[in-house]
Amino acid sequence: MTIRTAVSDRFELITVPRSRGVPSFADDVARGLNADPKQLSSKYFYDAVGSALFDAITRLPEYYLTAAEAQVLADWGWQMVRLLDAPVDFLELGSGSAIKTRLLIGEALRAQTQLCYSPIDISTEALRESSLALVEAYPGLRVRAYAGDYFDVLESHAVRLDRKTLAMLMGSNIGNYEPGEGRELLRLLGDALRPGDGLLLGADLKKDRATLELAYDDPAGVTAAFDRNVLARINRELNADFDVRNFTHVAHYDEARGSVDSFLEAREAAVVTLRSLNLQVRLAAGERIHTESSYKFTDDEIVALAATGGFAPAAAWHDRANRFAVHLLVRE
Ligand code: AVJ
Repeated sequence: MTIRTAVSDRFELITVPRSRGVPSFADDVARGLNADPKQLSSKYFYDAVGSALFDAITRLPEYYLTAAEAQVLADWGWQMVRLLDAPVDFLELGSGSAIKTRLLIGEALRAQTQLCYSPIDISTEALRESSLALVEAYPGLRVRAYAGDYFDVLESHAVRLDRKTLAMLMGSNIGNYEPGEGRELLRLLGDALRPGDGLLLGADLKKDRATLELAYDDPAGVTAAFDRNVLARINRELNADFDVRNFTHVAHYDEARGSVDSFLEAREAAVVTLRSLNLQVRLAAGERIHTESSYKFTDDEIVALAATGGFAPAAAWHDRANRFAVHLLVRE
């Protein structure tokens, strides 16, 4: 059950509803704050304020990931779109950062005259805005956008791929999934694609603790504000009374798991009331809420992860400082 809207002659929006049994924001928050240790899913960072803060993060010098990936695409994008025989269409998980997606779209439209770009994104507004700008900028481009959760959209079989497809999961977004979830996502993506289709997987590489922890705890405090915004969002949407200033942002690289974990740590003991949930939560002084895992990879780990979706390695590129990797994998 999907809803199709032809926004313009080159932009179609397909809305995929949540599948039954998938917890809502309210359910997830209630479960996470009742858990021990407490946790909140990083997917809830991205309301309008959180998305704007993330955008600011991508421009911080300490958060090298975005610039490193953009450099790989600027240097090697021409090769990425030509390694699968043209013509190809694009399927992107995420509506893409304007600059990076445009780089690849621009390269593809140099190799072929027509391109269909299919982004999947939870935010209908982000999709509408970026898609309208893209069809405006590229006369050879059609956009078929899917509004919904990646898992729901891929499981719904609503994704229609007419030609050979190059799928994209960029920005180290794969790093925000726990290993089991990441493998499940790649399995679903592998199922949606056909043999010979490709996957561009952008992932942050393992490196020294100091660089990683600084990237997730910048001195200007933008990442701290991004992390704390999830509490402000809970206050706004679930009628809660978190004293946001009582929480310190902590970023810690757990080398054994290969994850930079973000936490909100209560300075003083607190009692929080979430009126919409009819819930009271107690936090001890120093107690932490886990808010994000950002896994880091070796090239071999990226290849092994992709193998679970039926993908074989075809090529890989690093930025010039070897901080970030983009792999091209081919569905077998
Ligand atoms: C780009 C969404 C994967 O984990 O690096 C940035 C989000 N969190 N700073 C990441 C993020 C804190 C991010 N993703």
